[in-house]
Amino acid sequence: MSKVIRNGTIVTADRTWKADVLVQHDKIIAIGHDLHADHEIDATGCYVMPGGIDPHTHLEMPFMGTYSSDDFESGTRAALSGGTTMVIDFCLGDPGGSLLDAIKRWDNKSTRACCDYSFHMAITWWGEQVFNEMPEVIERGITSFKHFMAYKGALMVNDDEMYSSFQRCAELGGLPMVHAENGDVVAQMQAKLLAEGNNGPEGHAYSRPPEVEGEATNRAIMIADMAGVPLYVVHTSCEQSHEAIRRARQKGMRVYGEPLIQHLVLDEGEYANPDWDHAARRVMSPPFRNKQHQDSLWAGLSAGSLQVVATDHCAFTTEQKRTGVGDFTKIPNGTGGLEDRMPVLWTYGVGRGRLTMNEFVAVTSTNPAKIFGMYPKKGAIVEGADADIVVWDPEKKKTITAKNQQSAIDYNVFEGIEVKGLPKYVLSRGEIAVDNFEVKAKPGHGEFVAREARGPVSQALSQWKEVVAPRKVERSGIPASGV
Ligand code: DUC
Ligand code: ZN
Ligand code: ZN
Ligand code: ZN
Repeated sequence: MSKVIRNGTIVTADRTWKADVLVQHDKIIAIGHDLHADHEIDATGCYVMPGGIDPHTHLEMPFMGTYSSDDFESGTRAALSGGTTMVIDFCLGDPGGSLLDAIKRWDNKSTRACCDYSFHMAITWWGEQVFNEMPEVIERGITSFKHFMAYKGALMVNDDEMYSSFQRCAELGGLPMVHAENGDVVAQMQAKLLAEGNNGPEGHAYSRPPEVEGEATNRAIMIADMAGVPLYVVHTSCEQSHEAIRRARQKGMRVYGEPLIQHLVLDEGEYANPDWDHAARRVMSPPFRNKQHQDSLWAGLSAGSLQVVATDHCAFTTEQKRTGVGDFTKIPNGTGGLEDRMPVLWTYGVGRGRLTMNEFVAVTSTNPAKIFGMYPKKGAIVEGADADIVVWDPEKKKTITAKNQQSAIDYNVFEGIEVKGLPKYVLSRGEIAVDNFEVKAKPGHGEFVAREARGPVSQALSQWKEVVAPRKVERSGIPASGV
């Protein structure tokens, strides 16, 4: 079955032009004019863009005594409804456990995915077994490794473990990633706040100030430099972290930063809401910041010092959040965002002149495809690419509300926000998953995407050593030349 997307304007990360797109089965096979097919999709007045890629989700993940509530079916349906055609989820093993066993669990969980997906592997401990299993993980197409520098006593790794893992990544061409927050400092701040009677959700934000994130980002960057490996910093939320990334890039390191759509548009004022449920529903790590930090993140996206906008989609119901009544450290950390990332970023970014349309495509699709080793199969409108395509209607409006969402939870952190710009049609490997704004996603359609390992290692200028013979040192005080 072939399809042609007609009369639209194609927008990619590097250009904008008018042409039709011909899709045969699951691939784009031609771009041009006078193309014919069995089925026509009318894109008049719309932009035709590569489907969004969200490289940061936690679907049905065991965390903080419960499981995140969107599974691969509801999570990927939510993704498609908002124009995202691929997610990369974090495969999380138990500390002390086998990485390969964790992959089996994630394989089983993902069978009903509606869109394509891949996994990152979390490194939650270090030992000979992890060292020995990493090559097979990479052979399976899981080429990025996440390290939690926070969640002390649970997922956190120390510098010793992180440096060992980074060196192994350097050897194997893997890309290390970090959740950068100083978990030791967070634990002390949490204990102090609780001892002083600050047990409400606002205590969560007080216990994780920007300095906690800036310190950890700096530390991870320096450790990556010493290991000679690139680094991807997830959920960059503040200027301190962004500053460290900018500096490292200026020195020649391949360091990538990923703001979340939540941090770009929602601020710390949300935690001051007197309604406990309202504030607790927005508890995530790192927490929302103030306007200055938001401005820094927007600037980084347009200047290129930050490369990706993701969601960290980790959805918990109000009931799950309420396990933290009386102790904010027990509120499951996480918010949703999968179905709102693209429309909200378009509205606040393109709509307000902060991002060009091409930059929008870069940060939502093309950059993650390149960074994570799947370009141009994903993230591109070119012949031979997967037909993951969004037909975007820039005039269509809606008010975000939990009542109409695909996500399984009972609220939405973007409730009441009006967006302008929505996906009219979404193709997932050639199948119509959104048809004239109606979600038609098919559970089980999604396939695992094996990704390629990265090429060169990365070192800052500080690590580039001059190759010179060691100088001979004269110690006698008598000049060697005898002058
Ligand atoms: N932060 C969250 O808020 N949830 C999931 C994991 C994380 O790092
Ligand atoms: Zn056909
Ligand atoms: Zn994280
Ligand atoms: Zn996360």
